Amino acid sequence: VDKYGFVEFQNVTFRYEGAEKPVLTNISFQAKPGETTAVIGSTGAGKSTLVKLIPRFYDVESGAVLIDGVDVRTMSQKALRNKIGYVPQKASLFSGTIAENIQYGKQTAGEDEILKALETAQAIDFVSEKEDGLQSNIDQGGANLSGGQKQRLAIARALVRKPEIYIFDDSFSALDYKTDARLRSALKQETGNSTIIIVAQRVNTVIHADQIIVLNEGTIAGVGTHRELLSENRIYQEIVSS
Ligand code: DGT
Repeated sequence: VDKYGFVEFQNVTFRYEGAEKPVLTNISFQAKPGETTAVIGSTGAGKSTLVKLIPRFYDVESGAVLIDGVDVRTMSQKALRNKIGYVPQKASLFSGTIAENIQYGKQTAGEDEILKALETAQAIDFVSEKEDGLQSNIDQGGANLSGGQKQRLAIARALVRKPEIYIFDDSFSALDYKTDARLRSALKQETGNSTIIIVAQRVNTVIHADQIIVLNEGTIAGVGTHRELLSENRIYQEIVSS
């Protein structure tokens, strides 16, 4: 493996502590640099759990998660943090300015970098509409922002770090279709050869992914492009028609 940010799951099984049965069983796939890998599946399928194994929020029960051929269990938290831009389901914004909230991703980020990240994240419009722009205050938890605005700031926070691997855990769910599409297209342009992994509930968000992983009750029910899955994968067809 000579690429950077190449993610590989090898036969991964994972169980939450004390749980009776695993939430993920025998998961194997590869997510390649320069490509977008989407994970779709019904609620509770294990999508969030799956992506949380990459930054090692949890360790696998058996099998392995590798980055560029290296088992994540042998990597330091610092190395993992540098490589991975993880955007959680719920953005954790804190009381402070918008600039400070973005700089939480990278302390040394200057104004140009912050503006660029906000532009890619489709957040520039609502930020510049505010009287104090980047210096506008956010309430604790982003209480004075809409769900979609919070998501976009959380995405910008990951973008300023320019990580090798981006993980978006349902990060587009609160965006309208048009903003969702614009954001994914900007991401594709600005993230270069990074590996992008997107967890999504709706088909619209995954339709252009290079590969879609269909997760069903903790196992992989299919891998392919939208067209491939649409023509042959029953579970994907159900998701599309639901
Ligand atoms: P979502 O977010 O509703 O679309 O669902 P997924 O597909 O992201 O599912 P996930 O990974 O959040 O949850 C999979 C299963 O694992 C589900 O039965 C709930 C359970 N689970 C999730 N987080 C925890 C946890 O922290 N502890 C325990 N014991 N179980 C958890």
